[in-house]
Amino acid sequence: MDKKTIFSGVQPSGNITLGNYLGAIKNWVRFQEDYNCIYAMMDMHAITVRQNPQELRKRTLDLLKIYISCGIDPEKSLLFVQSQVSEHAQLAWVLNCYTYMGELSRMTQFKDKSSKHADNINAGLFTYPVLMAADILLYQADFVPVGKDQMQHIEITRDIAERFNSIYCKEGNPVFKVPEGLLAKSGAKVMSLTEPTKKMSKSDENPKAYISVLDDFSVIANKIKSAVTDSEGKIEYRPDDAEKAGINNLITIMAAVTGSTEAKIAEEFCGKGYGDFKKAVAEAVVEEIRPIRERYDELSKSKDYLEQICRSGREGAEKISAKTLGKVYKKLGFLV
Ligand code: ATP
Ligand code: LTN
Repeated sequence: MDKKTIFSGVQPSGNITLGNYLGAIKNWVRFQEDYNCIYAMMDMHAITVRQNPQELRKRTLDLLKIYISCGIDPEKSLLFVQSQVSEHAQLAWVLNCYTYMGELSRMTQFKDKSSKHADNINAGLFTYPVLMAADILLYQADFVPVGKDQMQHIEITRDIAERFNSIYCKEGNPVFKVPEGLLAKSGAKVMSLTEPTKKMSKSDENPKAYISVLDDFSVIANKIKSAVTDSEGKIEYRPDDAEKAGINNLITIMAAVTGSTEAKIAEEFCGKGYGDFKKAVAEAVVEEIRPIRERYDELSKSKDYLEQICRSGREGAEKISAKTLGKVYKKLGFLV
């Protein structure tokens, strides 16, 4: 039987955080046995916010190193850089013409980012979900594993695919597979360490808000030690209580890195002080990241190997995406 397809990606817009790892990349690894996995470095999405060109180039390769260090095997999964496969931009344009201003203006990420970057509310930021829909639909993906913050973008991708199929494929044989989002069991939304009601984000101006998988271990321990909590002094998991947001977050992190559940962690640390709990969380996080860092440092010596992965990834991605784009162009009436 044919394997189902998984597609996902991360933007090289900053240092990869514990949120990106727990909410997304960590979960990608186990899919490799049973699915056709395609994971990309989303550099075209990253330029919706101003980037420094040298840094973007470096971070794109860093991201590839992080994927591999986290356990993504280039022999099993297709890894490529989004901007190297022109079909993404081509399909995004087409899909722009099948997406409504109203639905884009409801996107939470657009509202967040446009308030954060009030001096640069560009059209790309607004149509970001359309490019994301193109990414996914080009590969006829069945499943898209992402963190909770991206679920709204998966929903709009489904709507766009269904809309296109219903206009052009009345006789059956849909052009696009309608994908489903897949959420991680734990760690689907890791919150900021300084403002725990906001998500941890790699582009946060305050580096204390996030843990990067490339941070020194002592820095990680210090960031967790100074994470915002509350004055109640009780380790209890109360996800609906905003007052507990800081402790809830540390419990979620602990559950995700140890493979446990929030309820079990809260029970285990019940009656302990916040200081002891933070120490235990820091140790668990460092132990989770240690092997990733070792592999990352090793890969930093193999530039040729990384370039070769990008080259073959690009070829593989072009083959699949050109097929979908060809079908779309034909349906539209473009000369092919
Ligand atoms: P940026 O700050 O540039 O917007 P980001 O840190 O939000 O970036 P993305 O590149 O947008 O990260 O997301 C990559 C993947 O990581 C997505 O699947 C997203 O859902 C997941 N992710 C991002 N932040 C978190 C988080 N705080 N908790 C869990 N998952 C997350
Ligand atoms: N918007 C995503 C990154 C992304 C993505 C995708 C994820 C761009 N294209 C396609 C899954 C599938 C984010 O995580 N912020």
